[in-house]
Amino acid sequence: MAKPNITLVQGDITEQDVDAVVNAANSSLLGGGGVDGAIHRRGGPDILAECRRLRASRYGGGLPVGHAVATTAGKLPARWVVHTVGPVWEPGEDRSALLASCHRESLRAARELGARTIAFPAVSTGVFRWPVEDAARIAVGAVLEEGEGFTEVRFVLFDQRAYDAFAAALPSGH
Ligand code: AR6
Repeated sequence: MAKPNITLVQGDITEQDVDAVVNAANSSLLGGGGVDGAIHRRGGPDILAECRRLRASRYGGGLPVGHAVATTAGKLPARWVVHTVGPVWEPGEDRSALLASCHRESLRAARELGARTIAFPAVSTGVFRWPVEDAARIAVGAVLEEGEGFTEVRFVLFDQRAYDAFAAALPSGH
């Protein structure tokens, strides 16, 4: 099958008109700052209600780092939010397999629902402090591996530096 069409935009993840948007969540699934705060604020209470049900049923101990789970997107333009938990940057410890896993598992969760278009923020590069150039390389690599079947995989970058980092990480021809 064809490789996914990877696109980049500078903007806000909550405004993306795609089937699924990815949330850079934490294990509690109960919200936070950054992307997580914006998604719950703009998406309304239905997202949190579903997250609470997931906590009560499947994820009593929290969603593990590198995993992903989907909920409604509430009032967002997307149909689903895929919540994933990125690793916290830890100098001296290679956690890149977990960051790649976030992207692969998010794509799998979205694909299972029938999503053909998906938007990712730069997972782990905010509160979790992962250097954006390195995160971009890992994210793009994981999407090239696991993104088959998607007509578009969009990275939504908040600032110019993140945009430039992802642009540099794209393979030639993109
Ligand atoms: N749209 C797109 N990108 C955004 C937006 C937005 N609305 N807001 C921030 N960014 P972060 P993390 C960028 O901190 O590092 C939360 O408290 C931001 O500039 O949202 O994975 C969670 O609950 C950065 O480049 O996610 C967790 O506890 C990138 O999105 C923790 O933060 C990711 O920053 C997760 O930390």
